[in-house]
Amino acid sequence: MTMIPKSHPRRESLMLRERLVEGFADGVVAPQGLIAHGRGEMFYYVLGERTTKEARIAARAAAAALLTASHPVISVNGNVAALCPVEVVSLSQLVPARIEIGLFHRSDERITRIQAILEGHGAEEVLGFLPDERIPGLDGPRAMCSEEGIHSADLVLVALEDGDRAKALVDMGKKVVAVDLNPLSRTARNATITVVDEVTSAFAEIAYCAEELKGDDAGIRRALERYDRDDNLSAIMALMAANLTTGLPLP
Ligand code: PTJ
Repeated sequence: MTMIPKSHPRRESLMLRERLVEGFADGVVAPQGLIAHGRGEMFYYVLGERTTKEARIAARAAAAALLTASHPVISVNGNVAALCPVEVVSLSQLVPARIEIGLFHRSDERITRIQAILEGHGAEEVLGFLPDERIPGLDGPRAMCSEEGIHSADLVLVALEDGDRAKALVDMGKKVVAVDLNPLSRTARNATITVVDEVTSAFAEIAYCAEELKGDDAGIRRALERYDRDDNLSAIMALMAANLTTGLPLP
């Protein structure tokens, strides 16, 4: 890993890059995952590299939806496994939710490596290696899923998606929670709840809210009532537009 000086003004962002590069070298992250991360970095930069009020509202609604789901599943890809395995496993234990690996650039080797990372951080059962079902309306390997995981889930949490899988899951009648820094993406606009934030921060915030909301039925109801996807995405786009117009303070 490249040594990033503690004093570097954008240290956190560079550390995330290092994790991804390391994940790529270890065969966890697809080469395309590095490009996808660059796109995310761009949106994050325009947001001021911080968790916005809108992201917190969405994360709270996401936590409420996870807690009220009867069979929630967290879908993990290469980038998510490299960036925030600790956060994924703690959220799955807290809700609780099952974990399933779902890859766009699918290979048994990458699935095995991702599974080892998640298990190394305490995940007890990771689905995805032996898919026995398909998501209708999707072509190719990304449609593969497991019957006891994504296929029968009533809610699926997806992060850094490739586009139309979120819509296909919604078309199956599932709730979809998406984490995506791009508020314009197909995923962001099709999901039931979209958290526009960097995935590591988003998972941590959802877990924090889930801890607070657990057992608090009124709080769960309020969190869901307070969230409106389209209003939330519009507010984030307005914030990005304002930042692009007036500029951001330099970090
Ligand atoms: O591991 P695999 O084989 O499943 O492949 C995963 C990638 C990421 C390559 C695949 O899903 C892909 O190509 O995704 P896309 O279509 O590039 O979409 C990724 C979305 O995630 C984009 O809208 C990015 O802006 C966003 N994004 C990238 N990095 C982050 C992010 N959102 C949140 N946090 C990030 N760190």
